[in-house]
Amino acid sequence: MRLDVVSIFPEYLAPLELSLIGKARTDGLLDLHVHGLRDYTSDRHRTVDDTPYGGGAGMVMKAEPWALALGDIAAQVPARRPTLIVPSPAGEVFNQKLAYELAEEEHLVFACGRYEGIDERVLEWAAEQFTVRPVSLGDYVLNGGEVAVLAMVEAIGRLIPGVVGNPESLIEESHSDGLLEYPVYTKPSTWRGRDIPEVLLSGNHGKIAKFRREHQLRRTAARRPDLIAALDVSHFSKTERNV
Ligand code: 6GU
Repeated sequence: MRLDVVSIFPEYLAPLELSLIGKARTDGLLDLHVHGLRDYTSDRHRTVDDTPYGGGAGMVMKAEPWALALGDIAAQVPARRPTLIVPSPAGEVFNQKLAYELAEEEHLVFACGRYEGIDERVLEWAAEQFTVRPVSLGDYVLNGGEVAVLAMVEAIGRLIPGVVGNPESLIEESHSDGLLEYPVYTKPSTWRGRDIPEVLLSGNHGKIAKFRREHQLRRTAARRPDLIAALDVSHFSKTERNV
């Protein structure tokens, strides 16, 4: 997968050289390029923002540097329509389903806005070459898209075959089946007077699976009732429906 990130703070994306994503890059699974937006300005001050038409607080990112940066990226990779992700609290909410969907793409481009956002005409213009998707991490406001891109690239990148060493760890994690993960324990079996649930020592795999499933449901109901409401319970057993 090819990934391009455009930002006025390219150093903000340095963590993408670390850990699993960094390894995926050196292994050739992710071809990731970070671009500095100011490299696409031509004035002495490398200006990327200006005051908003209509007035109001803050600054708006100018259209031309974005068009030059995105046009350059599109020309470098003349593949099929890349997806342009625009991190924004005004976007559709990012979740595991969207991560899976984006992990199927050949080429993702991330446009990190700062200030009050990017001149809206950039998104209209970009739609001629890209599939444009404004995406939000959730209902709160960050200062810019960079932190959101770190989160999204990690969530998407780990779903690409070969990036996570043991693909089985992707199957039983939170959100893979619409529920939160069950609680986990490791040695010692008694720690500071606290025992692990006895069933986990029983060796009875059927009972362990039932225990875990029940705790997934209990935890999800307690912490995320919105997820329970969204579940398709038609394939649930009668006992599961009553947990
Ligand atoms: Cl993707 N960007 C910004 N700037 N703020 C956010 C966000 C994204 N998601 C939640 N808040």
